[in-house]
Amino acid sequence: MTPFFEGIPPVSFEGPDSTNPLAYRHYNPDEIVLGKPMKDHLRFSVAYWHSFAWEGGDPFGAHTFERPWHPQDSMERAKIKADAAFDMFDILGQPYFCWHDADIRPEGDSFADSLSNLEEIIDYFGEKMATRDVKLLWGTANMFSHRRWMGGAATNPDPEVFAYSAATVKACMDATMKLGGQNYVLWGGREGYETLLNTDMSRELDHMGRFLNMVVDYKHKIGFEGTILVEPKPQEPSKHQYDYDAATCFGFLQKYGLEKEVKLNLEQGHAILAGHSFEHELATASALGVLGSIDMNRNDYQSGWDTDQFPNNVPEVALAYYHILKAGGLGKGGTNFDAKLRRQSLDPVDLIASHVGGMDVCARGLTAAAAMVEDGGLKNALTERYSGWDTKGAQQMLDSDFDTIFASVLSGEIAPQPRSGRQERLENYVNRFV
Ligand code: XLS
Ligand code: NI
Ligand code: NI
Repeated sequence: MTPFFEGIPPVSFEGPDSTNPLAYRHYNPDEIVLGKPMKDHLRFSVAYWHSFAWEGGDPFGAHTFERPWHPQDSMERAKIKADAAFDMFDILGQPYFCWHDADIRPEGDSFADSLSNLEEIIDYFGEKMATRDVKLLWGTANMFSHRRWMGGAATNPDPEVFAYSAATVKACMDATMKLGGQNYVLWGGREGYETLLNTDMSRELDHMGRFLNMVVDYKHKIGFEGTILVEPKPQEPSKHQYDYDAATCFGFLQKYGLEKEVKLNLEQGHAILAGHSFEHELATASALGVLGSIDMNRNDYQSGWDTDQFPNNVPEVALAYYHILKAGGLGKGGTNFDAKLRRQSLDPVDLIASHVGGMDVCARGLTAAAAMVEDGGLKNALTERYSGWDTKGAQQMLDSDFDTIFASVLSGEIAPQPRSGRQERLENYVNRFV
């Protein structure tokens, strides 16, 4: 153990009555929920960028954190950061982690230098992973922080930036595959625009579609078995981002022939920014067959920003997992804490406590969702509400045409009777479980 987390013992499950602030009160990894261990439903992951790379800056002030691996400009300090990160994984015992290339290695003077830094740190991770259970949920490329990406990556007006993007993603896919990653994520923070006055949207969308096809071709070429995931977000940092929300992404995937190859990584806070609820995004992706993985966090509802706080609202999280369970679970995806400390939370123990709390909130949400699935109340209400469609006549109508339907309505044989949607009764029902 490095000095950073010294004195913090591994976190274990002590049950709901425990008052130990660093114990799991609800996350009991091996507890069987709907036939499988809780840990295999939730598949928790720590995000390297928020926990280790972010220095606590905001638009009005620079770093507040002073970590032993700052400034993050040398391989030596990248390794000190990795040592602390893996210590935290040992303490939490979560099964996965995620990274961007820029989180884990210093930027070099050239593409080749950056690549060699990446390869060196990936080998370092590989050695650490060989002696532990922790695995890679996904890798991704940071194509939004460095100034070269200011006008976009694959959608940049400069073809040389498109080329740099392709080389960067190839390197990150290779690194992800080397570490046995379960997925590869693309989040296009600069794939959008600041103003339409300087933007050729149709050309940019075609370039983005071509780029994603190259990603999929490369996945098959190297035999990467993970899932390619796109992460929707409507804006921030760009004024408008093309991957606005789940429905927009699906339309994009269909247009470029990728709806069978690419799924979505949905984030709670991004759903809110898009003017949706998280369960709306989950239900949409599930209905369209593209639910892949989730980034779990919460936004401050007053701020209008992606505040990336740790989840703390069990009723909301329960509905999210209800939709996930209904969709058959996360598969190769997981629950990645795309969540960061508040910038005043300076202590190493804050990093542990935030994850412990987030994991417990998700465990409570999952358990409540599983109880609703087992009880079947919501499912029965749906079955009853749509039962008219189970009749032969209703099914025949779907195969008929306007003239036939018109005739039966005109004859008086059809006389719809409005029925209650029972929303309050269903809300009361959900409150029994959360
Ligand atoms: C930013 C995104 C980002 C992605 C990975 O808002 O959530 O963190 O998850 O690039
Ligand atoms: Ni995210
Ligand atoms: Ni985000």
